[in-house]
Amino acid sequence: MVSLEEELELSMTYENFEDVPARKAASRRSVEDFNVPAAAPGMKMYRLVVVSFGLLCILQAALNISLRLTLFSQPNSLTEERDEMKRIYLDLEAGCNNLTEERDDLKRTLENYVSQQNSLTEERDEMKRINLDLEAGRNLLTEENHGLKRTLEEYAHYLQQGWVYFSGSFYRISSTMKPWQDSRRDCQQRGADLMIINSQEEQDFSRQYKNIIWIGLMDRDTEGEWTWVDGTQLTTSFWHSGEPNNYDKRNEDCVNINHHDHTNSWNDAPCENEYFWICEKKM
Ligand SMILES: [Ca+2]
Ligand SMILES: [Ca+2]
Ligand SMILES: [Ca+2]
Repeated sequence: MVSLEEELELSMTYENFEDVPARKAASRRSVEDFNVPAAAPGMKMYRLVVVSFGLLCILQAALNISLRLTLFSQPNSLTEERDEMKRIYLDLEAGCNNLTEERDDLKRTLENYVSQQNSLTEERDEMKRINLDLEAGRNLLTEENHGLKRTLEEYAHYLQQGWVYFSGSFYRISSTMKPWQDSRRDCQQRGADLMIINSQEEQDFSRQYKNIIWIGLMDRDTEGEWTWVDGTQLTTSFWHSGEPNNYDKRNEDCVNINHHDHTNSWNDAPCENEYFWICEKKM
């Protein structure tokens, strides 16, 4: 191994054989060699800057890619969303149209139903009215039927009792003689009253009976005011000549048919006198 002294000696020897320019060059090399260790921190900084720059480039690239992806993907997404929304809108529009048509159909159906209902209600009311009319007609017919039945029964009854029918009335001549008031009571007990003569025909009818017979005319309430038993005043009279006369100053207040051979056959006579009488039942 070469020692430090030997090395120094060799160096000095070497220096002795060399020229000055060589020494100066050697001197510059030694200075440069001396500066190498002093340049190491700059390298580190240089490397740090390079690495940082590279990282920035990578980040920039990543950012660019992200932005590009975002920018290129968003329009597609928006288009798809727009298309999707368009489809949804079209579906909704179609559904809305269907609902509108269904609503209109239901409306028409309801209107038809209401119309039919009104028509049925009118028909029902009309049938109800017809039914009520028919029922009223049936009741009227029933009443008329009952009325005719009663009339027929009355006709049969009076005919069986010997009454005579003439122009809407039944008549019956008594077989005994009584005063005017008792005669009237007999007629009333038979559902009738003393005869009321309303017409020439009825007057002629009354003259067929040849006995003296009481009729339903009197002036007992007021002398000279002749009144029928139904309360009506005398209008058409058939007094015999000279009647009424209160004959022989007697109080003659009741009327009988006395002069059968004459159209005017009536005579006033005392009510207490007893004569036959004629009842009339107006049908
Ligand atoms: Ca009469
Ligand atoms: Ca009189
Ligand atoms: Ca008289």
